[in-house]
Amino acid sequence: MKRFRKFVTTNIKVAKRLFIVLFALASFQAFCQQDKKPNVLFIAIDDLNDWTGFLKGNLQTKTPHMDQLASQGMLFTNAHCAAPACGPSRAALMSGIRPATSGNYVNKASIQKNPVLNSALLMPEFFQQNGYYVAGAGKLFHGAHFQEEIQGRGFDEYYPSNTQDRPSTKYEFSKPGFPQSGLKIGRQTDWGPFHPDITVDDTGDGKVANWAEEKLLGGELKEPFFLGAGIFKPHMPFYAPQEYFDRFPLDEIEPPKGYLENDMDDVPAASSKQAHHAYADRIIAAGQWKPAIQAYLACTAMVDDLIGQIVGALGKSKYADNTIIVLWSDHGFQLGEKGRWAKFSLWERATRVNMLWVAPGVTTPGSSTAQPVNLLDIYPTLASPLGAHNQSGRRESDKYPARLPAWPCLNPAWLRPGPPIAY
Ligand SMILES: [Ca+2]
Repeated sequence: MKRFRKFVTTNIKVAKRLFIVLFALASFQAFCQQDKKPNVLFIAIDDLNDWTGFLKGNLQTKTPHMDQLASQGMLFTNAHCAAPACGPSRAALMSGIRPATSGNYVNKASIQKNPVLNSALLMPEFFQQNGYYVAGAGKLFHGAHFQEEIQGRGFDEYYPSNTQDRPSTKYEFSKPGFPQSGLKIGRQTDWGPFHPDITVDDTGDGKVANWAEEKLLGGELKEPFFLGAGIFKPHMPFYAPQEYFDRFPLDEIEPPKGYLENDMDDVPAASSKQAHHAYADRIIAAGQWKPAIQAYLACTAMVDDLIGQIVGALGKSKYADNTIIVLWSDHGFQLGEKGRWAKFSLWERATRVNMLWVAPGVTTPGSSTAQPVNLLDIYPTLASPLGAHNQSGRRESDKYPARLPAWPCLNPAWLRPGPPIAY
């Protein structure tokens, strides 16, 4: 009887698992075969580390809109950038080509003068060639790459223009004056509240969110569309309206989770020297550590409101049921951990990123996986349901056949515990 019960229980488990896999595959097929191609809402956030509610990198953070979005789809809790800097991370994501192949590792490295990257079919071009209307605003590529090299390549429309990715804003640096922190470290390494008469709508990010909202609610987007909205904060300088600072009282601010003053003591001297970043020492010594953390949290909360605005507009629009949302940040950011400030390191806080997918009828609300993924996976994943592949991505996957799961949300490997997919 016991054996019979075990037999039945085991088979029910197998049947359940099989059902889940078959259901997912059927959804995927239906998704691919539907006459109406899905739209894509592609949301990029600059320098946002794992200090989001759903990644739990800092429990003081307040990101209710992104948390809500995460609960609606599939969350990747172990997602990483291809390189911990804006330029190479975004160049890799938008081309599907890893830095090890292109040689593009630093912000100053050109896309146009790089024969591998320049001959790649960039993601906006891919969608354009597949009959999509491609619109973008804000920081999707690294600024200099977009303004001097990409210049709208692959886009049918760009706000504010093909040679300017972020809307100009006289407030970003001019008010209330530099430096607010009292530290003259670098033009961008500053933090503090905006002048009281400056609202989020006055900022570049506010303008990008308003543009995306109008596009979505206007209902006149030609379908299928790829709509990219690039949010610049919480990139330095950490400026935001006072109301966001008020959400994080200074006396309640805590050092980053897991911070150890002697964290580098067990690291070989050469590595320790290389990893060291003088900004952190100066900020901490000047008593500005907590105000800087408060400001990063304030900027992140402002970004969260803007994400809520954009995603909320999609939800109210006629496109809601046929639009894939992918939200990502380009790399992480250290705020004193291991004696470092900013990015440009290979510690986890600088490489771990936010990656969320919501695909109606495909992703399961509230699902998540700790399987490792890379921002490089976004392009082939988006391309896959269209029945076509990124030329450059194909070249890469020929070389590394197991690297690119065609559709991470649905590949059976993602649905059950098991060894990580080989990279
Ligand atoms: Ca960045």
